[in-house]
Amino acid sequence: MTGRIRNASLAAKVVPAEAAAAVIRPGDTVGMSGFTGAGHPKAVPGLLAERITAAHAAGDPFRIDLWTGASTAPELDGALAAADGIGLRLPYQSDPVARQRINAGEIDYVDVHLSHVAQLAWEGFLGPLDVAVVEVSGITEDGQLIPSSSIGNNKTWLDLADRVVLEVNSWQPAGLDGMHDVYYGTALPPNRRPVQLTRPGDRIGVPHLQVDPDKVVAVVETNAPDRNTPFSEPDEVARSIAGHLIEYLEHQVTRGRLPAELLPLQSGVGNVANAVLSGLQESRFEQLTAYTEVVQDGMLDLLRSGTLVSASATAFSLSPAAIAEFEAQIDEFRDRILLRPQEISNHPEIVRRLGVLAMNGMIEADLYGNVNSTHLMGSRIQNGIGGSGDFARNAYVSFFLTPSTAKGGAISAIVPMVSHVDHTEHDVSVIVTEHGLADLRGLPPRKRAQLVIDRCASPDYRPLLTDYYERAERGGHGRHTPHLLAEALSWHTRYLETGSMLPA
Ligand code: 0RQ
Repeated sequence: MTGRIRNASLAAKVVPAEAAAAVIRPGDTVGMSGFTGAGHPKAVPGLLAERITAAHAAGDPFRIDLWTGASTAPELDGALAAADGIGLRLPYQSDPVARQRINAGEIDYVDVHLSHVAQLAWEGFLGPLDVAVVEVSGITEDGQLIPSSSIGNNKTWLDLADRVVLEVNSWQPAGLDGMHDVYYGTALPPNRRPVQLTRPGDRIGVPHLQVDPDKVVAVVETNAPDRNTPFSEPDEVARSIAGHLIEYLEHQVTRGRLPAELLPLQSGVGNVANAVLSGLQESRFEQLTAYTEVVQDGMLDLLRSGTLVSASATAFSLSPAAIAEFEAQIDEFRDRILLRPQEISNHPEIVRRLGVLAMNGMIEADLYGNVNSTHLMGSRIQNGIGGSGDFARNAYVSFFLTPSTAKGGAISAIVPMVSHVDHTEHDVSVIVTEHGLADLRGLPPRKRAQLVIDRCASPDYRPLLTDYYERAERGGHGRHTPHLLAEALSWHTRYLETGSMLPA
């Protein structure tokens, strides 16, 4: 028994990881912890992948349906996908091996809003959950679970699963204890009550997860890091996007449309999000708050400098350098960072009440403001909708950010018609590229189109977009949302046929 497992009866269930992996049977539905590379189980998935590979070699079918919080890591999604061990996957993933199998039609992928997953599971729409495999950072004397670097759907998996495997990871800082706020007040309609959270830093739950000890079939001790992707400095394009966004926020404050300390921020992860957070660091904004999914390096920097007062999220997503600094200062962060279950971190009721400023990346937008966040050329999924819909649909202002082109200019991110719709024109407030920003709020479709072309499109594509729009206005079926349907997706087919959206 290590210092991390302080409950005697659960300590008695410690087994080698191989024995824990053996708990999972072919055809099981398994709910694993993990959100943006943080807090996923480190030992069982890889050993399960080995069992699956051995079963396949012996001619025995072995696949599981896999539910998580969001994306995990190569040793979970990657290993199980490589072993052809996943039948169905939900709700969000970003692993290249799994993506390849999904797009080959070998894994069924159910791409749902992250805030919806727990209720879908509780309502029974997803079917029964056989096993939960959940990483925790410790177990208290009375058998409560100290969560790890993400919470995601762990509460739901622990409550719903027939059998529970716990991985106690001593790599996770012991000082995480006290940084979590687990809300046990959710219920299904008609018994739902308002979630009494009115400030991003409010505590409404308890610090630990509960589990029925009788369901715990195995406890495994691990000491392994999260995915911890190294931080990459924002490039010039990302810095320009961030610059437009921050200038706009400053302007909104000057006009009295936003308070000086803004409203709680939600930010995606990646290059552009990093640039926005770095830009805020250099801006004159103070006393900011965040109500978001993930605390990434840039957000930690903002907390450290005091620009950000507090952050609510469901997971960390830190680089190795940032995790070292985080650990060194964990006591100072404890009252300012709260990790919550994802149905609360992304809760539509709370996002609407707080007036969140949502800033998410996208694949493409069309002239009228419909946004595609998930699919390349209509059919190939990139990652998934993640939390972008939870936030965008309910935000005070919903920003979508992208470079104006992809693939070295061969693709325009501003197109006549998006090849897949995740966020409709009704849920998109502002589109930002390195060329500028289009505030679509209150504008009718034809004014939107002109603004998106003028402000956001790459100069290489502006004449083509203008030409399409003007011909649609003259010759389309109607002038409310002018389109030439037979031509609307021709940019995508041209790219698929010639390798560029630009005509030869
Ligand atoms: O493909 O790697 O083969 O070159 O798409 O593009 O530029 O690396 O994208 O990392 O900024 O992510 C929308 C995917 C953007 C992300 C998306 C190609 C491009 C490249 C990836 P290659 P980038 P980013 C909170 C909210 C949904 C989830 C979400 C995402 C690949 O932001 O997953 O918002 N969002 N969660 O070449 C064809 C286009 C393209 C294109 C890019 N228009 N057409 N291909 N690509 N644009 C999440 C959290 O808080 C965790």
